[in-house]
Amino acid sequence: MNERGHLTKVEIFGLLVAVETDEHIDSIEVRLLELEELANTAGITVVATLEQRKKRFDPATLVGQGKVQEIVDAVSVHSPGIVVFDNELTPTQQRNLGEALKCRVIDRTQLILDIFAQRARTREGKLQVELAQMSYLLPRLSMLYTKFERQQGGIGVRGGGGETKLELDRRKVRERIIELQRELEDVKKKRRLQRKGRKDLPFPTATLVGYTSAGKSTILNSLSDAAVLADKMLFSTLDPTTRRVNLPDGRGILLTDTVGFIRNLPHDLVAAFRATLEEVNDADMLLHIVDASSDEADRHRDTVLETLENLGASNKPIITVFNKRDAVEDLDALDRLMATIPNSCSISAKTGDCMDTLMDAIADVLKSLVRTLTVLLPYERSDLLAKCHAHGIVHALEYVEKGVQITVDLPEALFVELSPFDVTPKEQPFWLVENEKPELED
Ligand SMILES: Nc1nc2c(ncn2[C@@H]2O[C@H](COP(=O)(O)OP(=O)(O)OP(=O)(O)O)[C@@H](O)[C@H]2O)c(=O)[nH]1
Ligand SMILES: [Mg+2]
Repeated sequence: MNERGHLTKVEIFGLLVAVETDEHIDSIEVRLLELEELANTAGITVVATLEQRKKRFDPATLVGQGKVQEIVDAVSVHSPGIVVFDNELTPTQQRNLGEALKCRVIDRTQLILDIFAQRARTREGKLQVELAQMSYLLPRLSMLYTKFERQQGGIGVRGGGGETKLELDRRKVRERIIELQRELEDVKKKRRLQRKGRKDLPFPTATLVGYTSAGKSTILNSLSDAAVLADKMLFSTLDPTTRRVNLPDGRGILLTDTVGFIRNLPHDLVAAFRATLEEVNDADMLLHIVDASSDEADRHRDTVLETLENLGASNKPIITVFNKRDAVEDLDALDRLMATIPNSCSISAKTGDCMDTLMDAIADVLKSLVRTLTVLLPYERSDLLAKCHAHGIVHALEYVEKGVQITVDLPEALFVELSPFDVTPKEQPFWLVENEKPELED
């Protein structure tokens, strides 16, 4: 066992391949570097990388025939246990390449799915990963059999006459997908209830979002007693964790850590992780964590903003938090960049440097979230008065005959609870305001 309690795996050697066409925005070097990090995270030691620049993909083998031969040669030299392609492979390409290389061939999507499968701890996480794996597997089932096996009848009792083994397996996988979707619906309902429970607490909610390894979990740990796993491997976090964080002025917020994003996040995975990602949609504000020390910080930021847009969460208040300040070489350039991004700050979660700027930024957003109300609380509702003091900012307080009249800034949940006692003077409609009365025609 290693320190994380995982069974230590036998070392697997891997060979990486990336093909660049005109449509790729990221350079091939950057893609290979990230693929290597993903491979390491999955427990693969990279022994060689190969690349090709090509106008169009070969429909049969992705790379051209010459390159296939080059990979065959590299396989015979390095004897890797696996060849990983950065580009998405069609089921046909994957089968043809597997046959040519006589080696297990996977693509980046499958690698990410494998990592997620290794990481999943909770029932929810496991269900989500299995759903993504099954959706990925369905169109690829035919690759698993030889032509002869594909024509063999199935053994299942429900396999109707003439149903081939492949058809039978496809049906089984489809059935499992439906079952998983049903189970995940239950999980979603529970999650909604949990969130509703949190909404009933008079705390605003914030969710940490960001590219994988940006430092989200480190931030949650440093602001609370969360003890969430944070390490340099990608996708350390799969399951959301929520903790209360106290601001210097004594107010609290609920901060949720979530799964990290990555460019070209496999579609099946995003679809499967809907339940988890709903945390993002439900938050009052988002803290977008960026690894400011990475050369790829701009790209990572774009990827996250794009993903948020796809999730329908891009119109929430966002604080952009440039993390890993301690490892940034050009702090002046970072300052210049921050000047162009509203609600941004830079911190080091590791050293604790400048964490107060993050707290200030959160307090600023909270100000925009709170709503001001004047309420008349009967004397017997001292519980509500106490809540106003604990979770709001009281501007005026007066003891009158029927109770305590206070004017207070409140978070959304308390605002709803106190609305029945609202005595805020309403603005008069303009036609009742003297001097602005419209001239009535005779
Ligand atoms: N130098 C430096 N390293 C940091 C800082 N914050 C986090 N790290 C390191 O960055 C790595 C990733 O941190 P995590 O907190 O796991 O990142 P994450 O965003 O939660 O990552 P995933 O859960 O994998 O998406 C760890 O090795 C941290 O120690 C920082 O302020 N400075
Ligand atoms: Mg994390």
